[in-house]
Amino acid sequence: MTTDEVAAVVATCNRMHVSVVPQGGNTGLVGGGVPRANEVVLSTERLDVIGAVDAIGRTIRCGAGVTLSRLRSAAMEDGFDLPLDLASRDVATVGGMVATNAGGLQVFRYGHMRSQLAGVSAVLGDGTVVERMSGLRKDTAGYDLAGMLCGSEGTLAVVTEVLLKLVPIARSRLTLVVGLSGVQQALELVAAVRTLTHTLQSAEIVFADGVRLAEELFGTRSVLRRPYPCELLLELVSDSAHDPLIEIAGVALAQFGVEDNAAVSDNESTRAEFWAMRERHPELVVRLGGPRKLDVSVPLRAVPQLESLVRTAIGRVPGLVAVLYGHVGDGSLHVNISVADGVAASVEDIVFPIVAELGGSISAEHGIGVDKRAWLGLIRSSADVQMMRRIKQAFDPQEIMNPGVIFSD
Ligand code: 2HG
Ligand code: ZN
Repeated sequence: MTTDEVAAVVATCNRMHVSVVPQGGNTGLVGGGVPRANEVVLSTERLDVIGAVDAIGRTIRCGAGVTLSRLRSAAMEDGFDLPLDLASRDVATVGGMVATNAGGLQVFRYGHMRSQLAGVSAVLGDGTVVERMSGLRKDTAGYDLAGMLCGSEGTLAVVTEVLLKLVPIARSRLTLVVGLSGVQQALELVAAVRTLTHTLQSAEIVFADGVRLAEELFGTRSVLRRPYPCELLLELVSDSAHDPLIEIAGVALAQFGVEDNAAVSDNESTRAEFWAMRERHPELVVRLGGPRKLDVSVPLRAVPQLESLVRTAIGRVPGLVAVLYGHVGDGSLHVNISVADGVAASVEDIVFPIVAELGGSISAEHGIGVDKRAWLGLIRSSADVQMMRRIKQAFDPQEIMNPGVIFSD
């Protein structure tokens, strides 16, 4: 399948006023890739060609339908890796990850997908093909097309090919889990490690209630010897085999007097066990039943307040169980809530006003999709939403691209 074939399909749909729902790996969590009313679903699955690694420019080009895992394996054959990783790596496609400006587990060090995008090829709503594939590091000639399409959730164009930045493959890695008194201490430890090294790549948090549930529901055991209010997972990664990662971690832990609360892995065989507790967390509310998944961010200093306000507000409503976890180093927490049968509470109406009040976002990384569009006005002014609607008009004059996503009808 080629970009031109996608263009022919979209142009035909445009002519016939038939809407198009682009679909990648279908791992989205906000309904952005789900058809709702007689749309054509345009799967990018067959846009699956991977180009050669450009070792000098440090980029790789590929079709939108390539999965993250496949692309990473291809890059690794030439000694490189993608600076982006997430748990759905085997199914999520890079086109979908561009469309949603995917985040994941390494945003702390490298940023979201938007920061990794060196070029894009896409089909606009009227079938026009646009391409910016030069991969120039410096290019300020006009609007940033790739940046605009990134995070547009299929409402402006179908992404057909991408050019992504690469980083050297990891030569040493240290994964630590540290038991701490709470979010405040976790943020302080992250800040301390960050001043000691640029190798800190992930800073992920789970809390005692989630750890207990993971043990009960899945038999997933903490790598720590005893329970703590929260567990912070830190991963330091270097492209040199000689970086003194263990010494750096030791200095930071000693500063906080928490060296006895930590478990350390420096090899691939125990690393999976260290990540398991964090990686099983998204499944907890699914197992509990009635899962609702919110994904919010606030300024770093406000994360402790976010945690306590959300817990208190959810705790007041009988039948709701909240499981919080996530990318604490980015100020982004996943607020997963199990809603018991028959409970009519709107979890968005409980959580989102708290987030807005703290100056945060109702979507840190999963997008607005259909599920959160009703609350967009909490964090975007009407002038802002109007501007976005005018951009949509310019890219997609007939409004056939993913209607009902981001904006309320
Ligand atoms: C993660 O960080 C993903 O694990 C999924 O963003 C979060 O399922 C979720 O709520
Ligand atoms: Zn996440």
